Amino acid sequence: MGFVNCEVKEKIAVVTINRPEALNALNSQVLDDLAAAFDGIDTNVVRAVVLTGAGEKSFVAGADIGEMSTLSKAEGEAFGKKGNDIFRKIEQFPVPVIAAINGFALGGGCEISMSCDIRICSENAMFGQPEVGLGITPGFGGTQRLARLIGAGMAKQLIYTAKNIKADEAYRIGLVNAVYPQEELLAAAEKMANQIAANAPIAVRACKKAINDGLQVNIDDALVIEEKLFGSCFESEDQREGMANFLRKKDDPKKVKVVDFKNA
Ligand code: CO8
Repeated sequence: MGFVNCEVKEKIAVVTINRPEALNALNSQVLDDLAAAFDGIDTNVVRAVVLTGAGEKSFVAGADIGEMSTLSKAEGEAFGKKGNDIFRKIEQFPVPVIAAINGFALGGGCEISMSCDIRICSENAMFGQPEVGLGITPGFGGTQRLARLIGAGMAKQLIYTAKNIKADEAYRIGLVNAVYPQEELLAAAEKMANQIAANAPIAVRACKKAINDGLQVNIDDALVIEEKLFGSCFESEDQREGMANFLRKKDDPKKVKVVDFKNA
């Protein structure tokens, strides 16, 4: 598919933004291809997704500056909405999405990584919101998600100064969960995706929904969201089998087995 490849490897999918000649910058076509790639993933089969960029230099170097340079006010708003809609699709994708950030994650690149559930990066990764240096605001969710992820004070510093930060600083401020040598990054992301995929998929999805939806409301309403999703797990085969397996193990340790959760 055009600028985005999607490879399914048993229970995980690896989605690669493939426009290395422009450091994987997001133009309208890349955004459309990205939406189509996520729409095409069968979440009855795939239980976790890895999102990365082609090449060894860049994850995504931002929205396409050439395409944006001539936009009118209305077109700017429409372009912002286009990006926001696809990033929201990723954020609300039923199964977890891990960003494997293999280089520059600037502007829209930092923003797309923040719409993923988990971020890990390579040692050469570089993060930043350089928009105010270009005369615009972060327009693909950066003003909102960065503050929610790392706190308003640090988000404001990064956005107002437009200064880029390296992988170790991104790790220190909690923007990424781990840093790997470039050549180990994708394997580490796939390993984590497979660890997620080995767990009960209905429960994993419910956790994602509980965390995401709960963060948008007050704690009382958030706990009700959790209770409902917790309760819904008791209608699943996975809950019955997962708990029965634990009880069998207690009876007789030799009866231990790896549960093959079935999405049911
Ligand atoms: N858009 C378009 N093309 C890009 C972009 C980009 N964001 N980034 C890199 N490229 C292209 C370059 O033009 C160059 O193309 P060519 O070979 O045809 O000249 C190619 O990629 C390689 O780039 P460089 O030669 O510049 O590579 P360097 O290693 O010298 O530098 C950098 C790498 C530092 C990443 C540099 O390319 C750079 O500064 N890029 C721009 C980074 C940036 O400012 N990103 C933020 C963009 S704004 C944004 O993302 C806003 C999101 C919200 C939009 C809301 C819409 C309303």
